This record gives sequence, structure tokens and C-alpha cells, in this order.
Amino acid sequence: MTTDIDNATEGEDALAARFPAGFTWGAATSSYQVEGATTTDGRGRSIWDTFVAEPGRVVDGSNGDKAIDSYNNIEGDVALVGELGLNSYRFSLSWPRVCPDGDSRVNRAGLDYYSALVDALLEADVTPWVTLYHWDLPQALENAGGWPKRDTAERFGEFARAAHAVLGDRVKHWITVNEPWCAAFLGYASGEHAPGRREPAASIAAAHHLMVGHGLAARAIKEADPASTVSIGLNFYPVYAASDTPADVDAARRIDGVQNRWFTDAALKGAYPEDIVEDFEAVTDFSFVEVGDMELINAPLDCLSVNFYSQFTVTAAEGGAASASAAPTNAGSPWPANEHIGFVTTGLPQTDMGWEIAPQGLTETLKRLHANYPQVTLAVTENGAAFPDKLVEGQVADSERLDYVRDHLEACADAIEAGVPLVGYFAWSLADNFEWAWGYTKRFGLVYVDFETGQRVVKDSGKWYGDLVRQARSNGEAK
Ligand code: IFM
Repeated sequence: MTTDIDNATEGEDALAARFPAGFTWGAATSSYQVEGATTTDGRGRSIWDTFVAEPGRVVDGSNGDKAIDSYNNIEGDVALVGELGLNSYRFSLSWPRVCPDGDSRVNRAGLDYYSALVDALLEADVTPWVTLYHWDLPQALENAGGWPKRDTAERFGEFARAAHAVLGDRVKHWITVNEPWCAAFLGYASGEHAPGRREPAASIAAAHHLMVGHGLAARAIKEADPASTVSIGLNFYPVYAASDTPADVDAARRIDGVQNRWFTDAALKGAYPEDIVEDFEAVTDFSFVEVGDMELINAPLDCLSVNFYSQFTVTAAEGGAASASAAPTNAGSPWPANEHIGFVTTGLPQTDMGWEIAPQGLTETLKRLHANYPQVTLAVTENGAAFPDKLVEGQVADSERLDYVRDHLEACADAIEAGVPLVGYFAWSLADNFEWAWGYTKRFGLVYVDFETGQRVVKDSGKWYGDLVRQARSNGEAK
């Protein structure tokens, strides 16, 4: 006779067996969301420090001043990564911690923190994956015009070089820019993210300069260490039309184009998709694109980092949520050409963000990316879900998150079996943290954090993920 628990264990063994030896198993965080210590050891001000201080920008009026205090807790956080059995950890560098004024002056104390984190990870046999830009632009660069200005991209290339000069002997996996879609369009078009500007034309220039910055950073890292793995982190969503009317089908084309093809085609084909260029021409003349930019953006990449959470269904008809703030998802309304596109729900279960749970969309996305860009390996560098967790008698029984992670890992295994060169999976996030404009109201962690005391408790989903990872890694060693 088997019990439910036996069945669950058999299911997990079977899932673990579907991943290849050497697979990267990780969890991810980002600097502003976890570090705190925003004025410590010479860190400069970032656009998020400014943004959160403006009334109404963050739903609970909170900020990242303390976050989950990871800056002062290297040992504890690395121990958690070890407790989960992970072989990799993805974190980002705070640019203003390294370059407080965004210029060539490097703050050695800031780099010392990352150096100590890297050493602690390596000591624990955990491979660091470092993201260079996860949205905390030095305020000094925003004061000079921000990402819509080309100079910001040049400064980013210098920052990448400086960071690599200190960490590159030990860090071999680099992600240049995380989710430029959010940085450009939520930051400069819908204004929901820092710096909170609502300037459609500038947002498209920002998107371009984020990609120029990506190219400059990729080149700097590859020049310094040709053996390193360079990647860019992009967020993908399958996009469906709400109906087969030509207007809805065109709405889906436009959202798919800006969300799934704009950055990927630039990085991996060296050209922006023509249909979206035509859409954007309604608001910009592209005079910010210089000769040689597309070749630079098309710098050889080793890996494409895939962040995946949900799917979109869109309509051109009245009745859908018309803007990012009203949308059931985080989908922005980044430029006037889509101001009549709405986002509709389809009845699927949703997370606490209101994001539909659609794991088969991850398989679909990975297969599509491999078909369109066969030259790179793929890694899922973010995947996870917010739910309103409760700590009860020392336990967080987050079965919905556990199911979410398991179903998305099944989706990854399906993609691998279909021939997709998927090399890794990072859960978002290692621990509950500051969820941008949602403050501390949304919990994504595998580890629960008491935001008052900083106490960490591994949730049931984290325990489950840890067991799966240990099983998969031991299978790999036996192979
Ligand atoms: O918390 C964010 C992360 O910073 C970027 N990707 C999406 C996550 C969940 O919203």
C-alpha cells in the first residue's frame, strides 16, 4: 500500500530524473530588493531611493532602506542557499554601491562586499551568477538624463569593466541587464517604476540605450575573459489574442513584438523587428540609433536568460484593462500605439499578483526561443509566484507555490525532452523581499522573512525544492 506521501516522493524522483547531470539549480535576488544598507560604506543614491520617497509610488509607502538586510547577512543568506542544496545563486550588483556617482570613481568598499559574497558562495560550493543591472541606476546618471541618454550606456560599459576587474577571477557567469522591458517601459513610459517618467518617446530611446549598454558590457567582459558566460535577462510571456478578430490579432502581434521580440531580435539577430519599428515610428524617429549600434548589441552571447511568470491575453476592444496599473498583469502600456490594447483574464488560477498560472506557456516559450535563436543555450533565471503566506507555529504551508514551482519544473523538463538546450533554473526568489511598487505586500520567496525582525524560515516550497534539487544532483553524480 502506498500513502500520499510515498506517491509524492515517487513523483519528485521521477521529476528529478528528467534533468541532466550538471544542471544549474539556483535561486535569485536583486540588490535593491534585498540588500538594505543604502547609505553604508559609500554607496551612492539610486533612482529607487528617490522614487520610493515620493508619496504614492509604493503601495505600502515602504522602501528598500533596510529591505531584508542582506548586506549585513552574507553568512546567513549563503547558509540558506546551502540549506536548499542549490549549486548556484543569482544576485545583482548595485551600480551606485560600486560607482556612487555613476562615473569612473569606483567605491572599493562596495566591491569588497560583493567580493566577500562571492568568496562565501564559492566556499560553500555555490556558483555565483552575477547580474550587472537590476534597475538601480545611480541617481547622478538620471539627473543627467538617464537611460534615454547615450552617455548612460557608456558609463554602464565602464561599470561592467570595473566590476569584472575585481570579481572576474571568480565570477564566470554574467548577466548584463535584467528585464530591459521593465527598466525602459515601466520606468520611462507608464511611470510605475523608477524614475517614474511618462515619456513614450524617451522610453524607446531608453530601451535602445539599455541594449547599447548591454553590448558594451558584454564586450568588456568577453575582452577581459573570453571563457566567461555572458547573457542578458529578458522577461517573456506567451501572448494570445482574445478573439480572432483582426483587431485582437493585431493587438497580440504588437504586445508579443514589444515583449518577446524587440530585445531578443536586437541581441540575437542584430535588428529590431520591422513591424514594431513601424509601430514605434508613431512616436519616435529613431535618431538616437547610431551607426554600429546594432552590431554592438548583437555581440556574441553564450546564453539567454529567461524570466517567466505568466501569459497575456489581449484585446483591442473596450473592456480589457487598458493600462499597466489596471491590468491584471504587470503588462505595461508602454507607448501610445498600444493605448487601446487591453489585457483580459481567461479564468485560469492566479497568483497574489493577479498573474495567471500557465506553466505550459514556459515550455512553449523555451521551444519558441530555441527555434528562433538556436545559437544560444537557455537558462530560466527567474520563475516564481507571490502568495499571501502565513507563518504558523514555525511553518509556512505554501502549497500553491510548491505546486507552481513543480509545474514549471515539469514544463522545463518537457522542453529539455523536446531538444531545448536548457542549462539551469533559478527560482524567484530565494527569500521574500521588496517587490518594487508593491513594497513588502507581495511575498515571492522560498524562504519566509519576518520584515520586522529579519528572521528567515524555509517555506514548505523551499523544503520541497531543496529535496528535488538534492535528488537531481545526486542522480547527476551517479551518471
Ligand atoms: O521581483 C521581480 C524581479 O525584480 C524582476 N522580475 C519579476 C520579479 C517579480 O515581479
